[in-house]
Amino acid sequence: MRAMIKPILIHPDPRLKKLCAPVADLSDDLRTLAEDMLETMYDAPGIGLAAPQVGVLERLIVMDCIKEGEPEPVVMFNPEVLSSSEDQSVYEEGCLSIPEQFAEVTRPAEVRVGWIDMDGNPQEKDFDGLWATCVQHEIDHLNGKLFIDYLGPMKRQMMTRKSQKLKRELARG
Ligand code: K1U
Ligand code: ZN
Repeated sequence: MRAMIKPILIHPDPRLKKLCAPVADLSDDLRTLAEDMLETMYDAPGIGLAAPQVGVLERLIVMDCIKEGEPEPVVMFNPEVLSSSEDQSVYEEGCLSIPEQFAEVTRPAEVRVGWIDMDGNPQEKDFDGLWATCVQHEIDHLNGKLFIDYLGPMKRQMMTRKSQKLKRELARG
């Protein structure tokens, strides 16, 4: 069956603040959700997407940080940061749940991540550059954390108000 594009939740939404549950059994429904999330991410367009952004409170993320050439889709169930570099990197992040707004966030420049792949096999890999930023941003979503939570209260409130306004406008159509 063809993958489906899902609606992406816009901040503020209580589902974006929840701690997501680990995936216990890798069912065909979860594999289908992963395919739908990839389709939704490419359509947006974005470089990552986490299950709570489509209203599913389970530990699943998808990513593809390749800007040109062959796509490199990655699906991670129960992703975990195993270790982080002392080295930090600053990147101007965006979020599909906070459209049209960007802010600099500082995070570890390199991370080692463990996860379960689509076939149910455990994987471990080191990420750097945009992949490292993106995987940390997506894992944060699974813990109910948004990139604006790294900012000061004034900036966070301003971005939340803008997002709330946009959300109302989108709802009115
Ligand atoms: O999780 C998300 O909301 C997706 C988000 C991921 C992300 C972006 C930047 C830094 C860290 C994590 C996005 O994909 S926002 C859109 C975006 O960055 C983009 C869109 C089109 C082309 C390139 C980038
Ligand atoms: Zn995001």
